[in-house]
Amino acid sequence: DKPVLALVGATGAVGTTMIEIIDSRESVPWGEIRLIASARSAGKVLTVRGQDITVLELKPEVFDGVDIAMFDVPDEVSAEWAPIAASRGAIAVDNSGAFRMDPEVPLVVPEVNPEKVTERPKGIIANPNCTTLSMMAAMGALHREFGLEALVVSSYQAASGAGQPGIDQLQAELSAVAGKDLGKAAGDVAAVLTEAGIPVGGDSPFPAPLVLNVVPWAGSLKDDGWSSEELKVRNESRKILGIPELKVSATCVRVPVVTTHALAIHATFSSEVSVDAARKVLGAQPTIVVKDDPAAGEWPTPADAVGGDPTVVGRIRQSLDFPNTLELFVCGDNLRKGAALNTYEVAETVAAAG
Ligand code: 11C
Repeated sequence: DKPVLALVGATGAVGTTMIEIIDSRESVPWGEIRLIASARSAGKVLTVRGQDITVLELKPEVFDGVDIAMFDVPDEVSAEWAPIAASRGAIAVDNSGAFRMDPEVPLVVPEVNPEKVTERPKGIIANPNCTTLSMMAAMGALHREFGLEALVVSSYQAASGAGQPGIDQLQAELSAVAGKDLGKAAGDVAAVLTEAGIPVGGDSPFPAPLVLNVVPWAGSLKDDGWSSEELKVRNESRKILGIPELKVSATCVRVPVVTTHALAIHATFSSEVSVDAARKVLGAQPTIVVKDDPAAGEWPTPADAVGGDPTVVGRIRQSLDFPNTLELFVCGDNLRKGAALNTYEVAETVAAAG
């Protein structure tokens, strides 16, 4: 019998992208696809691969008969419900932060550590944070060849990292400044937004205006001024790459882009790596597109990666003052490879492993 797949959080920003991904697959290994969401969205009818499917309310019994349940819901919902799905016999593939650092839960990126999908004593497999994930295919490939020792990363994160509310907020902010005298609006965006009745800080998904701005913050405040997002990049990179002592320092920044996270990466290896050697390794990785010809004006931008599966990598340079270090710029669609696509690829990997 073909395995039964469930999607929990079917109506959110990542859930919607997940359905697009399932629709775009040439073939799928699933016997049945079940859509699950909160009581608010239950009863909606969504079309998946040409079939109308009624969204079921999240309850323990909806997991009966499910083989693999993909979760695209907030941390607290996953924390409660992934173990319930597992207790009903499903393997939960969870995109939240609830289980990523649990030593009994593998954190999987199929290009890097697919073998880990079978080591799942709790019946739960975790999907990384979208910022970490956006660079893992590239870093995994380079690490395998050259031995990664340190990562210094600055992110340029899209509004949709904060889900549909993030997209809605940026849209509202853009509408409020559109047609305004930018000389004035750019000087006091907060005042323009407040005048238009758009929340700034407080009720906004972002702690400051995002339109016409750059906000050096994502996630919640942790010790010593670090954000949760920055600590996730450090901890998750170490776990996925299997380098517990990897030196990592991240600064996470939100930019007024709808979808696709970009990262400027300073990656140090155990010995000198030439740009040509790096290009060759990255070019051989099927899920990476190297776009790197500055003389021709070619480098990765979020617009190149959005809506697509591959990570786009460019601006590859050997550091002038840091031996053994490469500089790179990486763009990955945060809703696809950063979330839904990787979760789906993990589910496919589990199905293929039996
Ligand atoms: C953002 N990366 O862009 C975050 C969203 O750990 O799954 C995803 C948070 C997470 O805001």
